[in-house]
Amino acid sequence: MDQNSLEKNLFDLHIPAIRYFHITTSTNADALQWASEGALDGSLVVADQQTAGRGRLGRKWITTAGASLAFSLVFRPNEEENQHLAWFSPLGALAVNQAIQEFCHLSAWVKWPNDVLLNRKKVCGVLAESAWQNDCLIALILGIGINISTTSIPKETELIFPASCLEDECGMIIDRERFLKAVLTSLFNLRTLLVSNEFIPAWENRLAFKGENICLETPNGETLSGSLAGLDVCGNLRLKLDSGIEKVFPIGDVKLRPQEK
Ligand code: BT5
Repeated sequence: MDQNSLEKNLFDLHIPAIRYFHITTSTNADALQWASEGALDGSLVVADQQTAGRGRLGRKWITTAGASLAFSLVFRPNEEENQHLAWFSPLGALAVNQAIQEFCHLSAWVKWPNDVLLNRKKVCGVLAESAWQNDCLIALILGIGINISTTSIPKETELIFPASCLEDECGMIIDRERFLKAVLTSLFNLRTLLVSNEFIPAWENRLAFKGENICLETPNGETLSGSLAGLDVCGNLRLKLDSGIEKVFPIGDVKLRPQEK
């Protein structure tokens, strides 16, 4: 993977500009910087290795040279998309799901709100970050990290949820650039759903653990258990508590895991 091969292979996606780094701190940091310098909607940053890849709320994302995919897109959401900024990260997860289906003929699932699971293990994480000037959104950065081959899987001590990689789960060798192209193609196509009433059903259709008993840990440390009922019209998670009452959780730092059987 390099600047030339990316430009050649992604040519027909009409991406306005691509920046490839052999090694960088974080493609999201690069994309945020580029957005402040005027990067156009759809501009793409790709790195072979990240030394400070980030997850949500200060967590780390590990990217291994030659084994992972790490990339970020600069989006300039239009007025309608501005109403659904929280949906960009599940949009990224759905695009990865589609690419997995196409490449490996396996069904992946979205662990609400935005992790991609294959066989109940995390193979991809998505991080959306926005840049504001006063009350005005300048750009939304959508960062996606995918574990492709075995060495991309972090040590267990680094993980809060079991992880795997596409090659181990799919039992085939995956070309990173071809897979990147499949994800980007799905992403650009699915983006039109953001402003339609088809987005929530499409997301809910791929929701992991639906109907199963799960545990949710809220930011203030409270743990709740119940059955995952689905999504509401805003994409919030509906949890049916053991008491029978339904509680709704906005997209935020809620940790979700299936209940031990
Ligand atoms: C995420 O956060 O899963 C979002 C990850 C987004 C990474 C991309 S890579 C390109 C772009 N540039 C960046 O700097 N970031 C984005 P979260 O849900 O908070 O999960 C983070 C947690 O996942 C960590 O605390 C670890 O437990 C676990 N983790 C870290 N690296 C992992 C990996 N390679 N595979 C599976 N799990 C991992």
